[in-house]
Amino acid sequence: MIWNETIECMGREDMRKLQGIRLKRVVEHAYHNTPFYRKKMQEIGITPGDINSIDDIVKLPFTVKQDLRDNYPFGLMAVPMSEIVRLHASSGTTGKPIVVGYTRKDLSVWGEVVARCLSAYGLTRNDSVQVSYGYGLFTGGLGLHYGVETLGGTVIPISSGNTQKQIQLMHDFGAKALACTPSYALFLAEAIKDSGIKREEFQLKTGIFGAEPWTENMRKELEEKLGIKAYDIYGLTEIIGPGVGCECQSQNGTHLWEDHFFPEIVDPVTLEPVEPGQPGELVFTTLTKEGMPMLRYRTRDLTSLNYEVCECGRTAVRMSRILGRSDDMLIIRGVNVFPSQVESVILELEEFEPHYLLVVDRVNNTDSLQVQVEVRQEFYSDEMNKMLALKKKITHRLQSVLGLTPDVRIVEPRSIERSQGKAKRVIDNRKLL
Ligand code: ADP
Ligand code: K
Ligand code: ZN
Repeated sequence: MIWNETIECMGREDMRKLQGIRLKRVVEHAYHNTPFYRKKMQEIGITPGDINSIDDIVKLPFTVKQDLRDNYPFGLMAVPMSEIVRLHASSGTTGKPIVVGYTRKDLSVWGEVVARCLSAYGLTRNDSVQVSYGYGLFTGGLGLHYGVETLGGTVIPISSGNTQKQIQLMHDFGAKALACTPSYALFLAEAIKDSGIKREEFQLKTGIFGAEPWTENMRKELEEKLGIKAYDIYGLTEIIGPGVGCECQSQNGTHLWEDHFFPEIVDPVTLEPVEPGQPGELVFTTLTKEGMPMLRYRTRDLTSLNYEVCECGRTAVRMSRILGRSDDMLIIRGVNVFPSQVESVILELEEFEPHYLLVVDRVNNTDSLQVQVEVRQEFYSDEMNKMLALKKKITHRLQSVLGLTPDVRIVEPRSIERSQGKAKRVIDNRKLL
């Protein structure tokens, strides 16, 4: 069940030694082959000679998303383009996309880390995995694809969309696992119900969900609706794609593959490392990447790290569920709100479907937050007072969790647009003002 036991269960001291050796190597590589990194290091007066153990990582400068944009498309490649065998780009909706390049060895590392994840979920070469993440420039589809092949399982490369066919093939091919965003999984669950095919006729046992934040309550919902165990997979294009880390069968934190991707948590304001276990911004350094190494890349994802040995026997550090990206945090009348907080409340209340949309606006210089949420069919009623009572109930609950009073709009079942990839949960009209 453990794909690479030597690494995944390595003692802390040995792991730090390995990380130190690899850090030195990747810093030398970046310094000598990427003018961008050389210049940044020269500016603060350090050279690769200053990096001798993993503790020295704090001497390195940070890298941010804007650096990738400024060096678009290939400015951060640390090898000649003849060595790059694959490009991917992030779906970023604003500005230029982020482009990343992989050498053959980078792709084999990627395959290995995803295979570790699949094993951690309990999958083997006897299992088939329906990959319903989008294929193409997005890392989701192809990332999972080669991971399943590395594991030796059977990949069903259906990509996202075409929901009816997804369900038919999932049924006919007997997929054991489904890999997609949690929001698409919800959509599929609804469609399976509509299809009239009995749940027992599917072989589905395992969900491989990630690429967007999801809550513990959403896990329960998906596990119940699909009759599966739902596991987290985490990753980002800049670091490699999905498979930077994953949950194990203990479902108690996302193990990060820290022999390849060294994680730190820093205070997003001061950029100082936080006390162990405290929350902050996740920062990664790729320890083995050849094509496009990332030194202290600021993910903007907010989480915390736990170095205790896991029940599963793995020593690999675990991160807690991602609260959200700092970019996703809404500031409404001075109060910080994450969409995941709203999700958590909606899923707690049985009267509502887990589909919601936040609409933020500014009227007369005051921010407003509207929460649109679907009522479940069974609770839907034409009687005004019933709907008002429901509205009161959810408003009250949101108020106590968020610390502000949103304007809740209860909408008919199935009226909020379903997502086949990453869900869009927020419309912020203030940005247009
Ligand atoms: P984009 O930046 O265009 O969305 P990516 O696919 O690279 O492109 O997105 C990576 C981001 O997606 C991560 O930084 C994180 O914010 C989010 N993400 C990925 N996996 C998870 C997960 N399992 N839980 C929460 N957020 C996730
Ligand atoms: K992703
Ligand atoms: Zn574990």
